Amino acid sequence: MLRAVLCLALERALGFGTGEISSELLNYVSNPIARHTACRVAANSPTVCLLEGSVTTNELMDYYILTLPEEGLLYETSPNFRSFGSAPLMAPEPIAFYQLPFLVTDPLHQVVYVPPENKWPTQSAWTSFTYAVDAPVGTERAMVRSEPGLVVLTNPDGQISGSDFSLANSADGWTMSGQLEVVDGVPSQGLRHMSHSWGGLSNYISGVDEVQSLDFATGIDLAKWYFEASQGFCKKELAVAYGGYLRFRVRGEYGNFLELNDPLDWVTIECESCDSGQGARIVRFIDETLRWVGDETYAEFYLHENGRWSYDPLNSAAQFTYATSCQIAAILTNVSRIAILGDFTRGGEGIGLDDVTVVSTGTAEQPSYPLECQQGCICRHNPAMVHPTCC
Ligand SMILES: [Ca+2]
Ligand SMILES: [Ca+2]
Repeated sequence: MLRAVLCLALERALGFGTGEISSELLNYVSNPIARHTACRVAANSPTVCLLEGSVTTNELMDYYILTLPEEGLLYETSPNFRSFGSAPLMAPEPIAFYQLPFLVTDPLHQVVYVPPENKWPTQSAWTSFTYAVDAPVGTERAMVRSEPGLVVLTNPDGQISGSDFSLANSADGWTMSGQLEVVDGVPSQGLRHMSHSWGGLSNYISGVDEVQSLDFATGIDLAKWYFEASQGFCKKELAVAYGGYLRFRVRGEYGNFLELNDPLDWVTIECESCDSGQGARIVRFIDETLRWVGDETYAEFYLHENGRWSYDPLNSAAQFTYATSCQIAAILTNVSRIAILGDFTRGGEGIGLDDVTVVSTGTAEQPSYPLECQQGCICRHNPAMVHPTCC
């Protein structure tokens, strides 16, 4: 099992180990599918968002709004917009809670999101809502309702989660792991907030390795330290990051970057509830296509099967293999931990970190969450079941 982590709620919500989960897995609807998608929204800007269902028969589908965004308002498109593509984009009245599930009447299955008035976007998504599609399936042509699809209303740059550490004296919920708490009776400095600018870093966090627990045979750190992402990076909305990027600005403060640890697991993303509750982990190792020697870098990690993520077999006898699209997608749907390696060098080091973001692809590229992954994978513990968490 993966070790205890910061984001606890998700696997509890899924309730592994209970009778409920089996029936939930057994009854999973993999046809039709309400595809997870993202929509970029600027401040004070009503924005048209496209819902996209899929059914193997290519039949027409009915689209239903299942839940409303927690802030801001959701509307149907206006007759004006449907006919002429012109303003006002939205119908006079927002969709109300008592109308749920709400049948979308726009034949192009678009809706309009209006963000909360006079509020600036943050480093994270505004909010999200869910929808479902109904379609006739099978020889009986019985109407079947899909599982809920997620629509994430990102900030105008496509950000779903982010930390720029702009608040004074705040690490924005980030912590450090793998560091001994006490050095010669003195508490470790651990993670600090730096309220000044240094190159491209401005109001950033700094992690310092004060202890080297070296293996004297290899000279390699036995216990590496990591920056641990805050809870804001462990939420269901990260699902729509598939095809997008994890980015951060990083700079070595000191340390000998000619003497590096090995292997260098720069980014780790974990899902405790994945693989039928066994847990799953992907790691982007330093390799011949990715190096870092402590210089100021805006690092970018492609959240895609071509992003050279390694899938941890969680078995020391087995080899890492490259992660498949559905393994990556499943982990992004239930992220329980994101860690960024700080412990690059065999000796002590200080590392500055800033502007960490998870960004979805542009609206035109949506939905980028692979359809086949939302349809689910055969479960290892029971091949009669198909579910995305079994990917
Ligand atoms: Ca900053
Ligand atoms: Ca070190």
